[in-house]
Amino acid sequence: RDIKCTMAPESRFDCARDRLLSQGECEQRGCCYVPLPKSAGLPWCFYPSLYPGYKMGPFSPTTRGRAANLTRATPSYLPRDISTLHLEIIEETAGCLHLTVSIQDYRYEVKLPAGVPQNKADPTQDVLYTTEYQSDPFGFIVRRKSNGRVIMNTTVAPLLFADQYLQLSTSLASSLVSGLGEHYTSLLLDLNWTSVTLWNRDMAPHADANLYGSHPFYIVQEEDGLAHGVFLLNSNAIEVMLQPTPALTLVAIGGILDLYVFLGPDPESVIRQYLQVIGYPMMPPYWSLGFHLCRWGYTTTNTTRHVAQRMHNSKFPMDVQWNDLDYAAKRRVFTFDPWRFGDLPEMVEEFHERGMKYILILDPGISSTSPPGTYPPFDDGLKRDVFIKNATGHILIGEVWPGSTAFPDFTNPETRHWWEDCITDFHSKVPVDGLWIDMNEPASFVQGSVEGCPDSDLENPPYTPTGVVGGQLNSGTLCMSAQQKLSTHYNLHNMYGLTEAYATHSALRKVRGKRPFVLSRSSYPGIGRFSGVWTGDVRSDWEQLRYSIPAVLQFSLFGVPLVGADICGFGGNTTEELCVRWMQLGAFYPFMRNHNDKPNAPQEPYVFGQKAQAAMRSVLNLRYSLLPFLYTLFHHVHATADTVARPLFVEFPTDPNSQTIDRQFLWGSSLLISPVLEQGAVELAAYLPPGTWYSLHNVSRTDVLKLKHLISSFSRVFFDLPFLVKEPALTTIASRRNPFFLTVALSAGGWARGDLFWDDGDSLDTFEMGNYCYVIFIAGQVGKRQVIFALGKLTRLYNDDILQISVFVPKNQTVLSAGLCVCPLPQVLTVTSLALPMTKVFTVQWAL
Ligand code: MIG
Repeated sequence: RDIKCTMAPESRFDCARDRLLSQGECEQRGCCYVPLPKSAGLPWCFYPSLYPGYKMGPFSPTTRGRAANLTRATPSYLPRDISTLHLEIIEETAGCLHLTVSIQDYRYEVKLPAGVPQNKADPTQDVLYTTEYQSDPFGFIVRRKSNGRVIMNTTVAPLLFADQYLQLSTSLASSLVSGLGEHYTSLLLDLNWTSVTLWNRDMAPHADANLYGSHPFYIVQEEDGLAHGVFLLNSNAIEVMLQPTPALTLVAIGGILDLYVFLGPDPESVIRQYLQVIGYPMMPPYWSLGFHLCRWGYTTTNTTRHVAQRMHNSKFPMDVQWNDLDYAAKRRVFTFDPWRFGDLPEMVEEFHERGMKYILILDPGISSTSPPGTYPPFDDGLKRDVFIKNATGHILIGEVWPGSTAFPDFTNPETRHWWEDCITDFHSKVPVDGLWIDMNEPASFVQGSVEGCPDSDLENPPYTPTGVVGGQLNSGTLCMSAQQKLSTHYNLHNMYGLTEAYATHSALRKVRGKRPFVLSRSSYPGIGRFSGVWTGDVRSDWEQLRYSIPAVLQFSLFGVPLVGADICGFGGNTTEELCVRWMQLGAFYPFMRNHNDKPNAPQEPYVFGQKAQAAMRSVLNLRYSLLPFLYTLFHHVHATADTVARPLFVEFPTDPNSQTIDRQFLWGSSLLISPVLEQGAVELAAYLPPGTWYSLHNVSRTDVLKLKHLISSFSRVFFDLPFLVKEPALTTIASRRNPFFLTVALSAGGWARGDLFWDDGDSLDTFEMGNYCYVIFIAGQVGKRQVIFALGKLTRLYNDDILQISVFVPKNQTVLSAGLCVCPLPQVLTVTSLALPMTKVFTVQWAL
């Protein structure tokens, strides 16, 4: 056969991904072998064009779309190759194309928990894509209809589909690719012959490692501000090879190819279309947006009390005190140590009386070695058959903090009931307000199980993604052959944290009757419906501070808005300067928690010098004053799948400078956060995207934002839209009682728009049941008058008045109306001593 091996080096697709091949072996596969002298990452053995593969039959209609068979005459080089495949094409909505490649018989495929409400296609809307097919060898091309741009082209390399190796390559419309987490990386992925592995793993964040979560979703910024996204709904171990063509290759070692293509056309729409498939995020309780304080090593209730007391005495706003494993008797979950934490219930009550909340850690591993009759979670779990089994049908025993442990199988409904019972029982003694689910990759200190794992194709598949830390799938976790209700652990591993988050969320919802708060370490698409996520065991150093921004922003793309890194760093000792900077950045993580590892020097705000404390206090006050704004953003995420922590490219897609920035980010569309990320820096070069921006820094004399304490090199905040702030207080309960201050930042043309979602902050489903108020503020020039007015859903309002309005004006205006004063700063007008009840629409106006 005459094969063509002349493609440009960057257009080669690796034919020896599964293992290293000699020239002879390569050519036996019918591939090209062309060594290159300086070829870092470049494949020497690659597919020729039109490499023989599947042949596509004619389309026939199905209930959801249309389908065709894919057949191959000779098997591929992979073990247990599958020669007949079933392709189905479904036009889900105008912006979402769905393609599946599976087989006729049963084969494991992902089911997201608790069903996601599916978006119905609107037939009146014109689809944004066109598709074309190459029938032999099979491949497809997806184009953007409006401009013909190729979004996916899988004819660039063969489709492979064997029992444990599925591979699909596609060209990319640009080199600006983000997503495919969870990894320690910048927001834009490196396409220079790299690969990323998606396999949930207990692993402190560092480059090239597979971390705690798996999100097989990427978003591509196209030219001219458009964007699209691709989601591979598959829970097996996945590897994605990235090359500068630009192109990528998806490899999954099980399941089916279940692909969604989102056409946007803008980045925010891409994310929304993705969340229509995996589910919109939950609405967090208001208090959970306050400051959280934790560490491993608060060894007694009195130590814990003392910490909260010192925070209070030093006037640091704080809502939630946490305990790590220290509380548990012999580190067994659902118990508390009778000596060191004997009065844990009383302590929690004390926190509650002071308007604070309390959270503790809950690991999934259930100790299996307590004498029978002494540890109900295990005894009941045995009776109710809730634990994961090994290949021979016995309970799989691994090892975690309490020693030998069994692992609940959260894909089993009975396990969720048992889990709920455990939580109910514990909550009746210790009324926790939320749960922190750690170690849920799941992590184990022994490989596979205490007895090892049987030798099988699941434990040692023909191909293990090259990046898997430890080289084996069962490294640091359970045996792949372990049995769960839905399937093998091989198939379900990446969903362990998701299924636990679902069970925990449901249990808390029932037990507390209030909005649940769950924080999970491991994650998978859809977890934002149930839980927030933190970025694991980050080190206390400047590099990790800097990379926490792309880490947080990635979770925004993944539909997990409630996210943050351990402020001041978890591993190693922090320094005062680093901790100040980290608190200043962390005040703008959607989830704000300072957390520390056991052996390290303390890093609570009060341990530092007065100047550092002042800086931390003032940024905490700033966050607390901004919470109504942050809460409103969370409402928009919950209701319409916006983002909270927003990459610049999402908000300014047509601004070329915004495409690559990941040292700054936004809250919603209007608050630009430009933190200091370097040691010793006292100045900061920040990029300002198009628009009218005001620096909170320059207006430090307004009382509203309490900026006067900020040290000179504080993270700058800019905004261009009005928002409501609250006078801060030491807890959100207290600050919610303060009146509102409306801050309006006018554009060059004298207009602005902002809004407020407000409810009691803690009840279930307030939005769904209409128990909220929603106000839109609009400022504009009408004739020769500047007008600010409010309108919206004003029923069922709480007793919240607007006391003061501050208006940032782009140029000096002559103020004529009575009752208005010009503040000492030239650009700020402040209307004070108002008592505008938000139950009424109001208007404020003055002549220009
Ligand atoms: O193996 O519970 O990421 O936040 O403090 C360590 C102790 C177990 C890991 C979590 C960390 C937590 C720690 N846990």
